[in-house]
Amino acid sequence: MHIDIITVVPELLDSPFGHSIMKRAQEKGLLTVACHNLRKWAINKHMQVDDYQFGGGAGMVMMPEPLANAIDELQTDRKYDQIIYMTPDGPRFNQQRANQLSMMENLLIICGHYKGIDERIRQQYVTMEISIGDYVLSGGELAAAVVVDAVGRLIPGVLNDETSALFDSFQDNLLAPPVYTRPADFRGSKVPEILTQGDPKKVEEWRYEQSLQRTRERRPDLLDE
Ligand code: 6GU
Repeated sequence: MHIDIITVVPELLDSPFGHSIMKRAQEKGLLTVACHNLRKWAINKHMQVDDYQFGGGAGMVMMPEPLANAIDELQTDRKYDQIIYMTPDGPRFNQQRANQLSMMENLLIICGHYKGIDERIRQQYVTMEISIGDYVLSGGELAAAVVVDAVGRLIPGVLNDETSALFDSFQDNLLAPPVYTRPADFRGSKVPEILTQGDPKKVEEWRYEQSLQRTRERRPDLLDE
């Protein structure tokens, strides 16, 4: 999978993909992420990419020309499956959307800043909008990093048995069960016996029960879906 990201603060995306599973995905050649500074397509020598909003009101809006020129140029190299705009007023991101995006070949992600991007770019270019939750971030970059991480780890071959996504929280609309490692007795608090007795079938049943119970207690909304 290839992911292009358009941003006015590329520095914010320097680190998130350089470690752990995202790093391995790129080393294995399963994922490439390229960040593009929108100022490269600025309309004048002041590197301007934003302007006051028509109708008045506080806050700048990202201008249509730099974005359109950036997208047009990037589109000469590849055909995008989705052009995604990161915005708090988009539909909320979830595991199902991550699964869906993990099957795509080429994604373009636009990070908004200030008051957002000119509406005409949303109408003419954007094919999918994503919010990562009901709170406002100063820009779309951290949200884009969240999406790239959630999607990237699902690309076939990125995870091995040890990190398998099959048992992740949300993969079947259930939260993950509790997990334990050594020591079996930590300051008097013991690991549930089922897990140390070595009966895989019983362990599986226990984990499923725990998942159900956790989901009922913490996220009953998931069970309604
Ligand atoms: Cl995608 N962008 C911004 N700026 N804030 C957010 C968000 C995105 N998702 C939740 N809050």
